[in-house]
Amino acid sequence: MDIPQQLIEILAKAKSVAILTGAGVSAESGIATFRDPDGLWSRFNPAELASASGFMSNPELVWQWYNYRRNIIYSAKPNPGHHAIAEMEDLYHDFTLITQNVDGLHQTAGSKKVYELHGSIIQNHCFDCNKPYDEEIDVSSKKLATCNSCGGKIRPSVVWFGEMLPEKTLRESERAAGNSDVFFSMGTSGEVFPAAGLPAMAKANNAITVDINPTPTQLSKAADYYLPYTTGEILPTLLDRLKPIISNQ
Ligand code: BV8
Ligand code: ZN
Repeated sequence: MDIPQQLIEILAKAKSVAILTGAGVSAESGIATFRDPDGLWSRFNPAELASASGFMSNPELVWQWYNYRRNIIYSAKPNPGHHAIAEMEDLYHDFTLITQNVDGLHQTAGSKKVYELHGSIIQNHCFDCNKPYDEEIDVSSKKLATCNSCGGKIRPSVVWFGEMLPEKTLRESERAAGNSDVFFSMGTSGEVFPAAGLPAMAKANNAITVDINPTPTQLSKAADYYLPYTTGEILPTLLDRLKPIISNQ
């Protein structure tokens, strides 16, 4: 695998590093991505399933779809890419991990500061009164859980299409992008906004941008460095090259 030495040296000198991850980073943990040929959107229609209108018109279908995904996620383990990202956090004084993923695997791998731009599939709340729902979810049940204070329908605490991203999380992520010396995008098709706008925001503030994806995307073309590999294969190698230089500084 070819990682330009110049990039390693830039990373060794960097003070602020930010990373935006997408579903591709969890692919090697056995979790389907959205837009790969065998991805979720090839089998399900996003507007129907990942939107409030879809939930309102067919709550049981959406609830079952999220339970199907939770079932896979609950038994998934972080992969070497997640662990390498968690290790990178300790190399830098100012490090921000921004994820579009809702599976919680970055936290399981040990990443401490994680901005979940699209929420979390592990948490749930009431669709009607927004009250958090902390009861255990039976992922095998087809029946919708209901809110114990207003009787409303329970929904996963993810951000659906057409819904606002968590305000503070987005603002902090934009600040980190604007402040970074190096901004990575990893495992993302760069198709969903405003998350996909973060690399350009970093570049506009003179960050060096790096995209890691086995398949080139718009982000790969716009990046200063494009590494055409999976995160699980390239990140441990990148760390092996970087750590000795950083520790000798
Ligand atoms: C919003 C639900 C205000 C959670 C998801 C401009 C500005 C603002 C909004 C918009 C805009 N233009 C359009 C919009 C509307 C919309 C949008 O972006 N639509 C797109 C499709 C055009 N955005 C919104 O609605 C957002 N809300 O902005 O509110 C507003 C509202 C209305 C109108 C204007 C403004 C809400 C966005 C969040 C939507 N929720 N999911 C869930 O169920 O999981 S989106 C869904 O896509 C997931 O959250 C996922 O994280 C996200 C992005 O996908 P990726 O992570 O990139 O995954 P993908 O499969 O696409 O790609 C995987 C990549 O990995 C591939 O490239 C593959 O090659 C690579 N890969 C594979 N294996 C590996 C790998 N890479 C590395 N290693 C590997 N091993
Ligand atoms: Zn309620």
